[in-house]
Parts: sequence; C-alpha cells; structure tokens
Amino acid sequence: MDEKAILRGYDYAKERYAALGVDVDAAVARADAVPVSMHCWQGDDVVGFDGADSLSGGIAATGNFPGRARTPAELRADIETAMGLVPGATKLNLHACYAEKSRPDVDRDGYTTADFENWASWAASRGVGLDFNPTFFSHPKMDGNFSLSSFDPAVRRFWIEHGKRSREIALDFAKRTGKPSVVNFWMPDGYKDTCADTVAHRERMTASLDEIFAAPVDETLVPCALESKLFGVGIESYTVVSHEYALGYAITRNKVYTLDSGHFHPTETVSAKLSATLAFVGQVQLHVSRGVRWDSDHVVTFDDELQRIMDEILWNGFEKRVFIGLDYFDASIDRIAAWAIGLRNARKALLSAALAPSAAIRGAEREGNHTLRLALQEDRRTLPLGAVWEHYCLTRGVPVEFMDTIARYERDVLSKR
Ligand code: RNT
Ligand code: ZN
Repeated sequence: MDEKAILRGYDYAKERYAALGVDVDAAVARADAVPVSMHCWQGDDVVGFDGADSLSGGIAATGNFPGRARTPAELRADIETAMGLVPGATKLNLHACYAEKSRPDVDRDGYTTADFENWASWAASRGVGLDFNPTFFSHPKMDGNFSLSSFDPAVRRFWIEHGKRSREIALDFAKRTGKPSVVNFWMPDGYKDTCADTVAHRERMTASLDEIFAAPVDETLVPCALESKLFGVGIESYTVVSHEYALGYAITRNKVYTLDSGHFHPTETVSAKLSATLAFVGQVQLHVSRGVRWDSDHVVTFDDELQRIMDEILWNGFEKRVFIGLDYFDASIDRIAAWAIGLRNARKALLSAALAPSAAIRGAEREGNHTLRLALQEDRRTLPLGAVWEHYCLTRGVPVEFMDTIARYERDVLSKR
C-alpha cells in the first residue's frame, strides 16, 4: 500500500470524524489497549500435545487444509506469524492439552507449570499475557462426555484435581507475565438423549466446582470463569452447565460467566446478554465465535453481531469487566489466515466502536428522537473506518494487506510439514 495515500486518507477521516465530535487519536488509543485473547487451538484443530490424536467432547474442526501444527515449536511459530499480522494488545489463550510434559508419567491431574515452561517463558519474553483452560475432553479419564459431574467418584476426583492444578498454573502465568490469567471452565458433560434425572448431575457438578474453587486465590490475578453451552454434537438433549446453571453459579459464587457466541439458539445473541448479565455478575468472558446453523465455530467475520458486542463493551465502559477471547477452529482454510482474519476483525470492530459517534446516537435516544437515532446508526456504518484502520496498521508495523505473508509462509513453512 502506498503510504502517502494512507496518510491522505487518515487526514480526511480525522476531519470527517471531528465534524461528528469524535477524536480519532483518542479512539485509536482506546481500541488499541483492549486485550483480545488469541485461542491457541485454531492452529492444530484442537488436538494438543498431551496424548490425544483426535478431538472429543462434542466439538469438531472440519476441513483438511495442509500444514496443521504438529509440535509445540510449530504451533508457536504459527502463532508468532499470525500475531505479526494483528495490531493491538493480543494475549494467548492456552488449553491444558497443550502441555509439554516434564515427566512421561505426569497426567492432567498432576500438571504444574513445569509442564508449560516453554509456553510461560515464550509469553514472558514477548510481553504476551496468557489465559488458561483446563481440558475436559480428548482424554481416557472422561466418562463418555462426563467429567466433573460423572457418577463415578474416581472420574470426578481426577477432574477436580485437574481443575485445581489449572488455577495454580494460571496463577504462575499471571505472576510471570504480569497480566491476569483468566481460567475458563468448560465441560462437555451432557447426554445425547433425554436425561431422566437432570438434578443428579448438576448436584455433582456444583460440588465439584465448589471443591475446585475452595482454596483461596487472588482472583484479580486468576479470574475463574464458567462457560455455558446449549448442546454439543452427540450431546444434543441435555447439558449440565446450561445458560441458567452457569449464570446462577457465577452470580452466587462470584465467578466470571463465559458467554460463547456459538452456544445459544441461533436467533439469540450474546451482545443482547452483556448488559443484562453484567447487572448481576462482576465480570464476563467472551468466546467470540460464529455459529453457522450449529455451534460450528466458523472464523469470526466483521458482521453486525461482532460490532454490537464491541459497541456494548466500549459504549458502556465495560473494558475492565469483559475479557475478550476468540473461540473457533476452521481446518478448511489456511489456519494462520483464519487467526489473522478473526483477530483483525475483533480489533477492527473495537476500533469502529471507539470511533462511532455514540454520544450523538445516545443523545437522540434520550430526546426520544428515534428517527435521528436510526439515521445516525445507519450513517455510522459507512464512516471512513477503513482509512483509520489502515493508518493504525501502518503505525503499528502491521501489514495493511496480509495475504502476501500468508502465501510466503505457506510456501516456505506449511508446505514442508
Ligand atoms: C466448546 C467450548 C469451548 C471450546 C474450547 C476449545 O463448545 O466453546 O470453549 O471451544 O475450550
Ligand atoms: Zn467457547
């Protein structure tokens, strides 16, 4: 891209936004500072490195694009390449199954930071924050799709210990990176067909979670989150941690509630749930995803729902109360591009939220002028966001057009795997 053209575009955009009372430089700084957590699992189709060769738990990555990362070193190289294409404060979200075992006999109930040493030092040396997830799937100790709410006490014990270890690992990550490490609990527990005793599993789940969270830990360093889900593949009829369950648990236990945009009925939106949820829970974590007909985890696109989510966060000043993470896994296209596209879209939507003339739009609403509100909302869509975005990329040393990098990496790295 011609730098001079970008600078000209930026000058025009500044004028255009100033006429609406928007300070572009302040908006860029605001959007730039909001952390977005990059999910490590897009790079290898959620397989991990601690023993599994396929994915379970009712989730599925479809596609067969060449170049899947097969080792931690390959995955870290891919992550670095993708991060280089994305401006702003990016964190990395790790799953426990990405452990590099320090001893051959250590299992998930016994993991410590020794099993994540390479990840922790990689992150600390780059100034990248780490979030963490215990992995309750793709493991022989799963009782079908049940973990913390299994009827088998030995199964529950194993997974309770895994949950406890995960908080300890995250605490160490937070100390070493100087940034909070959100620990997200998602368990697939549920049934394919109609559950006869819907209470029994929930009682066990509550007891298990309470035991995991019993030891005091500084939750400003390690915010602990519970993720709800409507259904999974082969878990269509009953999930233990449904929306109502997770919301109730988070409210009564002072935990973070994780809202995944693929985990609701297709006409429900997470953007509509944010301010309602935050009226009663302290903090929310987002798994920004895109379901197409089901929880298909398509790459996040720059669509209305993404924009509404980011508008809700910035227009309400929720930056400190909402942890933004991405959660999708597409194996049908270049995986590094999949990361870059989704992460750039998240950042672009944050920028658009910061640039929008929200004061004027809200002012019209206050005055009861719903015609003006709609006119401003619609005009906002075509304001020169792209010109500001290009200038932002330029000043952060991130390519405006990134597909050359992707093509080069495919040729030099992915094709050799
Ligand atoms: C599954 C949940 C969960 C996972 C990741 C890998 O439906 O969304 O968050 O996608 O933890
Ligand atoms: Zn999720």
